[in-house]
This record gives sequence, C-alpha cells and structure tokens, in this order.
Amino acid sequence: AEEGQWVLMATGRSPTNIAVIKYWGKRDEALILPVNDSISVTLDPDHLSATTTVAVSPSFPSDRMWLNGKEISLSGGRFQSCLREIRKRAQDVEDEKKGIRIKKEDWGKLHVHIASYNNFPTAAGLASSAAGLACFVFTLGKLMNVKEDHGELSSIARQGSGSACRSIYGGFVKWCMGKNNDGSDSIAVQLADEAHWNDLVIIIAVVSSKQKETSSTSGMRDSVETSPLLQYRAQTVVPERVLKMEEAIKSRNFESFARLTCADSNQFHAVCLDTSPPIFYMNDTSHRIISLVEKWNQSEGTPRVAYTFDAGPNAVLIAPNRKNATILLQKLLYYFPPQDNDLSSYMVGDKSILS
Ligand code: 2P0
Repeated sequence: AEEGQWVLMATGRSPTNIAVIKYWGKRDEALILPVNDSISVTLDPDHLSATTTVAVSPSFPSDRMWLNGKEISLSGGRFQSCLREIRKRAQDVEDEKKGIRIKKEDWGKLHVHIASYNNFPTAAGLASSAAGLACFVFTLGKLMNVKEDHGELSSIARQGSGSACRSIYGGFVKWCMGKNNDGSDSIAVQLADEAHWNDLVIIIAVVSSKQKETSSTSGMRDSVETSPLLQYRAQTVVPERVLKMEEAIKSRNFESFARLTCADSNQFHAVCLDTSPPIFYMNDTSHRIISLVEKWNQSEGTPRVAYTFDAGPNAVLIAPNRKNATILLQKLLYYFPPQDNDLSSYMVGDKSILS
C-alpha cells in the first residue's frame, strides 16, 4: 500500500443466544435498560452466528457497513452509540510488520468499514440482532485495542440491541437489569461456561421463514405502555424466577429448568396478548408444538423437553440428552411431516452443537 493507504483489519465471530427467562420491556429506550433481568443460553458459534470483519484505513472517507454482502445504512443511532463508545476507549495500536502506528487520539479521525455475515439465512427470522451487535462491538474493540473487560463490552453491546449484551459470553448468561440511571450496572455476567451442562440438546423447529410483523423494539414499547401484566411480571414474577433458574442451571436440574423455561415463554407471550393492540408472535403450528410437548411431558410425569418461543413462531426445544432429542424429533416428524410445508426444517444439536 502507498503511504497513508494502509488498511488494518480484525475479524470475530459471535453466536446468537436463546433466552430462557425473557427480556421484554425497557425502562430507558435510549440506553436500552430493561425492566427485568433475563437469562439465556449461548449457542455454539458454528451455528446461528455472525462473523464480522472491521477495517480501518486513512483512505476511507466515511463509515460504511455491509450485511451479507449488501450495503446497509449506518445512520441508526444504535450502531453509532456502539461505535462512539468503543472509539472513546481506543488505545494506541502498533503493527510493526505493516509499519502502522495509530495513537489513541487519532482513532477519532479514522473511518471504519464493517462487513458482517450471518451463517444462517436472515429471512428465517432466527438471525437476531444479538449475534451481529455483539460481534461488532467485540471485533471493533479488538481492532482498536480496547482494554475493557467483558462486562464493560456487554454494556456497550447492550446499547446496540438489548439481547446482544448476553452474546458477549458463551454458556449460560444473565443480563442484570441494574439500578443506575446511566446504565453502568446494566451488564451481562456469565453464570456457567460452555462446558457446563453440555449434554443439553437444542432443536430449532423453523415454523415460518417469514419476517415477523411486529419488531421486538416496537412490540416491547407497546407492552410497557399498555400491559398491566408486564408490570406484575417484571416486579413480582421474574425476580423470583431468576433465582430459581440460576439454581436449576447450577445444579443441572432439568425438571426445574424446563418448567421455568416453558412458564416464562408462556408468560412473555401472555404479555404480548395483554398489549393493546395485542401482539401475536406464535401461530397455530407453534401452539400445536406446545400441546405436543405438554402432553408428552405430562404423560411421563416429568418434563422430557422444554420449549421456548421468541418474537416469532419458531420453536426452540431443549432436551436434556440425545435420547430425548431423538424421541422429540420422531414426534415432530410424525405430527409435522416435512411435506406439510408447515414446519420447513429442523436444526438439531447439543447446546454447543447445532447441525
Ligand atoms: C430475549 N427478545 O430475551 C427476548 C425474548 C425477544 C423475545 O431480546 O430493542 O432485539 O434491540 O433491545 O434485543 C428481542 O429484543 O430488542 C429479545 P432491542 P431485542 O431474547
């Protein structure tokens, strides 16, 4: 490269995460501060993850971003917040091989190019913003030699998309809502690492590949403004449930884990129904999957599998082991034969492998 034409790059990969205690509702829209704690499982990066390359060069006249090869606008406030927060913490960088030296005060003058890919079709409605924003913050931090710990990075990712703060860690993660008005204590912490309870198997049943009709951001705003159930959930139900879920995860108590996961998914969707106008994320197929699992669990007297649904109709099913996952798959294939076109695909794997 000519003098001043150098390019410095960093690449990172972040998986998406599935909440078992749901985040739904903000107490501060700008800083993205939630009304309750949430807990999630981070998937293996080989599946449902974002890979992002961030490049910086004096030859870039502006910040630009490409998602799956298509340029997208960076004008939204959330990306800008993450970019600003990382830039503020940038340190000196020296690459002797390339003869590049960037002083920390010079980062403000340099523009970035960001290229991000999801390894799962975005159209399937599963690729959440969580993996993308977490990856962007983490990789940009690496490029700019940011020294902050994971907690601080999670707080920056949170400002890109709430659920993104949980994807900064693998394993089981809790997003603590925090008490402060400035968001300084609204961070994610790891409850248990990737190796813990890795015989769990996660199956994602893709019920619909259509984009959801109500975005999470506007849906939860409406819920905060209109749902009395949301207030009760945030103040009374979740605090106790979070403690029980932490205990269930720690002791690998699948029965408790499954009961709490299903109950919390159902309450989240009840809050959606309690919203005015009501929000319907699940469809008939989702409801049939719930019935199938509930009947099976009840006939066995103890949960064989847990279900949870996010802001869309796709089912996330969690089994305690391969045996139960296999039986579940047989049931799904029997009741939802692939030619139905109802349930278009299954993704199977343990919590660290989805294939
Ligand atoms: C969750 N969801 O805990 C919940 C459960 C969907 C249902 O986090 O506005 O994309 O960017 O903070 O993080 C989806 O909401 O919303 C979400 P913003 P986000 O995973």
